Amino acid sequence: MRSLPKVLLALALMSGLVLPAHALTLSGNSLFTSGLPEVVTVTYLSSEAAYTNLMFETQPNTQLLFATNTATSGQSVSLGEIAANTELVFRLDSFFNGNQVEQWYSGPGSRNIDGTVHARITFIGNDTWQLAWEDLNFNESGYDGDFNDMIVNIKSAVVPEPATLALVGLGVGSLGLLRRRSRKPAKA
Ligand SMILES: [Ca+2]
Ligand SMILES: [Ca+2]
Repeated sequence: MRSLPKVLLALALMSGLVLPAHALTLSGNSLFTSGLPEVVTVTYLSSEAAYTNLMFETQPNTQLLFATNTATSGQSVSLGEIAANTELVFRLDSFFNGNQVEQWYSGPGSRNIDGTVHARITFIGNDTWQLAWEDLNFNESGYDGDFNDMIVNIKSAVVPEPATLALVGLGVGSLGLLRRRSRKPAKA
């Protein structure tokens, strides 16, 4: 009986080893899930901005994630399970004195009215990407390009495929069978 937990641990490690090291990938300044479904969590870090900035998820789902006037550092929102090969798109709405003054999208600069990138995305390890927003228009005076107007971390975890789970189950089942077989001669 003593070796069974070790075998289970080995199987768990083996199933983990076949998963990608970090599952979200950056392509053309856009974040995509890999060839597997992933559970994605976004965590608010900080904001240094004159505007009040609201960050939304706009693809695949639409929801408000954080507002700079209410969010606290470390606060997290789950985007839930996202299908394979899906682009995650975010939007930043900027308000001043209660009036919306800007709206920016993550991904390529071509999505924005000034034609520039407003969400800078870098990999920081531990399956985590950092997204840093710039809330000012590149073509207007006062543009600072400091990309700290809202900063969040985006962490993903691959959802184990049913096939992987089935293989682990099969392995455990086979071990049980082998164990029963090996016991029989001893009893006889
Ligand atoms: Ca700033
Ligand atoms: Ca700025």
